[in-house]
Amino acid sequence: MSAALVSPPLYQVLEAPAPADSGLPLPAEELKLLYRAMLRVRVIDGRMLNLQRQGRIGFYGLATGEEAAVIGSGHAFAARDWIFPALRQGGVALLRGYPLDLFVAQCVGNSGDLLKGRQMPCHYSDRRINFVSWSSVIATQLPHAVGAAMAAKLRKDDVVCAAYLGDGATSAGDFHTAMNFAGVWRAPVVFICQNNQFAISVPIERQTASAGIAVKAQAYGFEGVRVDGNDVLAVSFATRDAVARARAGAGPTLIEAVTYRRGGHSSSDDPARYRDERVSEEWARRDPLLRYQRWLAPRGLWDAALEESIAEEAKTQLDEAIRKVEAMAPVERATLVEDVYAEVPRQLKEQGDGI
Ligand SMILES: Cc1ncc(C[n+]2csc(CCOP(=O)(O)OP(=O)(O)O)c2C)c(N)n1
Repeated sequence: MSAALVSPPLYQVLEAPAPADSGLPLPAEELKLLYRAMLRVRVIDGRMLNLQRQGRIGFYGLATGEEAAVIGSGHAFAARDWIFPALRQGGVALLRGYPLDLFVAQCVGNSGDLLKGRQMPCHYSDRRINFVSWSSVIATQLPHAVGAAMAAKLRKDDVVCAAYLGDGATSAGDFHTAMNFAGVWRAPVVFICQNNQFAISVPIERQTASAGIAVKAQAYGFEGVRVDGNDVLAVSFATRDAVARARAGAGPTLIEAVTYRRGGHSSSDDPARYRDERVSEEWARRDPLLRYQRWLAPRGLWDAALEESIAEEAKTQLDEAIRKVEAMAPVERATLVEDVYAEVPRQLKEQGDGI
């Protein structure tokens, strides 16, 4: 029997010893921006979950504990690049300038929602930020991302696509289709797998027999990188390298960001029923925000006052967005058939009573 492939080593930056003469690895403002964006996601997620518990939105998927994977990767793409997210990448949309009121309206699904209430919450989409709604059906966004990347390549557009997925998505046929096509055609795409170790109740050990996720890229003929997903700088640098390779015509990369889903799968799940929550407590000690604070503080880039001001600002902006969106009317019934038919069929017109 042949030996199993070995996982690439885990890439880390935050606690790795830095050369004595090294300066900041990124401009101070960018280092602070990464922190601000992560904390903003943490604050927004907490408040959105409360809205769900109060019955004001139907569902929510948190990124709590995964903010470094979301923001570190999202920050590596240019405005002209296209993002194909999964459930937990709303923070990437915000980072790209998606307004908070549209973010909230998408979750509420009323007349303020660009998608006219047709999607579940957390399915943000806005062509102005090149951000494409996922479909809820796990992994379908991956061939879409590869197709868009191939289209860009054929048109000689200087565009890279981000294809986000969870560990569970690697068991779907669409993962194979996308990875194979991307490898054969050297598509300018970066697959970013947030391996949060659970697909609802299925743990990673039951998801795959291979040594992690990154190693799978070898079989498709391109590089897989395994990165500490709670280390925002490691995620950021690994993604920047992958984006640069894709832009230079060197083809795709699969990044496995090893992290942990701290909460339930969504607002409709109780993880205590199927996993040992003492493990979750251990991961709370490896919190991506705390780890990054510990790196920023001695460099004069973080203190408690900054923390307070970012959190306060995020809360105030979100409260204002919620107030504005909740005052909006429901979607008009006629929108049910808008953009669907060139001519609304007679039976729908009759059922719609005035559509
Ligand atoms: C094709 C398909 N199968 C099953 C489901 C039900 N489902 C919704 S989310 C989910 C788990 C996804 O896990 P993962 O890809 O690891 O992402 P995570 O939610 O953990 O970020 C499943 C099985 C689905 N939506 N689509």
